[in-house]
Amino acid sequence: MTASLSRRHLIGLGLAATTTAALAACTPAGVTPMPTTSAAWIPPTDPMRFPTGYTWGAATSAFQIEGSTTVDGRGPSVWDTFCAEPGRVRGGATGDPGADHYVRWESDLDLMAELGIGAYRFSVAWPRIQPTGSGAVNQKGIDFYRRLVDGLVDRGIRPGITLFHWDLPQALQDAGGWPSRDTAYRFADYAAIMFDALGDVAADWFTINEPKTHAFVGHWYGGHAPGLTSPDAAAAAVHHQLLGHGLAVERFRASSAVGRIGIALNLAPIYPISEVFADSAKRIDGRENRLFLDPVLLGRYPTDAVGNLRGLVPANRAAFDALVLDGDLATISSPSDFLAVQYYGAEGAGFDGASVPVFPTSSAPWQQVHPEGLFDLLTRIAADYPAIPLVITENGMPDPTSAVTVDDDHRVEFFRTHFQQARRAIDAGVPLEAHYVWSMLDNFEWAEGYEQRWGIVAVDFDTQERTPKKSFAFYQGVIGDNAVAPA
Ligand code: IFM
Repeated sequence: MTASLSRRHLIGLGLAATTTAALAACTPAGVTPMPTTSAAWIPPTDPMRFPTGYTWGAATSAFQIEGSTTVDGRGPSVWDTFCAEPGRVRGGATGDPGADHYVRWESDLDLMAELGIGAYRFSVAWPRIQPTGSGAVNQKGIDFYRRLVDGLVDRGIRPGITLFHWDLPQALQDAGGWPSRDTAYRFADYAAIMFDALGDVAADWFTINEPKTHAFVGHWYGGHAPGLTSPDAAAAAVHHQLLGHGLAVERFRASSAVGRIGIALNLAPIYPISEVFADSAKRIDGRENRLFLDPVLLGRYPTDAVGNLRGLVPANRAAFDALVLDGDLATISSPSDFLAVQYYGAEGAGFDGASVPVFPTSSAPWQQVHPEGLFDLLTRIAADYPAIPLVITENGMPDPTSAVTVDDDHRVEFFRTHFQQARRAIDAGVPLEAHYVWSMLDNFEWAEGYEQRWGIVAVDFDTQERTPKKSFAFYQGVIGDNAVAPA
């Protein structure tokens, strides 16, 4: 623990000892977080009960758990290509075996039933449905997701179906990928295929998962597939993913699908490390949050998210504006049924648009853990945007070790403190309806390969044995009581 991030401060943040110990090794030195309005919040001594009908869920994604990347007609995705390039993914890992869920899906659903979740969010692998991203449908791909959805319904679990969680068919990447406008139309066609195939089921549909991470990390920083390093490509990927979202919402409304639809955005509160950096924080907020929230919920792009100033997406603003054709923003802001929020932590803002670490990090160095940030984020969305139901579709942290372990007290405290902040937000009037933990299973964590374990169920990737962790039992208790008890 560093001097500046004192234990007292962390207790004030609602982080218990186990979590702080797990985080201490990674905490940056020499920064003093600016107190937030909510930093002094003390949890009540009684359990915090959730409203009747509140949905507890767990989430995964196709490429991270399915494995079986070459069976039943699945085509290659950008992630298969990326994994095959030396040095891209830790340990040279690939999507195989994943958690072998394509084979073990039925026993995995049994584990979900045992856990007691009301909803399970998974993603459809587009390359299983259209191996080259357009044209003929691969029926075996449809059949797999039909079995999955029926298996969930049989167990009383509502399906949450994500249409795009980063595994773009490689053929579409070869044709330009998300920087090309055409991909948005191909996405809408694929979405319509899925609405026809599974639209009879009462489900929540999520169009695009974290367009920010896919655009920035995949097209600007080069750390994810497709591995580009062009801010202009990233900015174009932002617009075309959002356009794809809007087109898919329109196709959903035109279909006979029952259920609801929305987009899943990863968002983060930005705290200036001193009041003099308020402008810096606003810039970073533009890049991290408003670039996605404003077009979807307000039908316009912020003017301060893309451009030359440090802290913005450093892309050519005029070129970005030229991508936005008449009618695009009306499409992107077609009314959704909910906004899905994915919350992992907060960010600090320093001098001149610089992102600085201010909260303790987990073993994922980008993750600054700050439970109160969830309250700040949810109340801010409710205050700044038109009323819309909110669902938290990802929230979690990795184990501090890459070994198989079930002793994840740090994760128990992470969930406890974040559930408390979610309940607190409901008390403050936020229309929050659901909380999904990330992740149901240990899985393939993108460029980290199998090194970071995010599951509430441990997976031994050699034997594929599943073992519920302590956090599984904790979550089972929360779900059973519909309440989170103090530590
Ligand atoms: O594993 C990822 C997931 O695919 C998207 N959201 C963040 C998670 C943890 O990094």
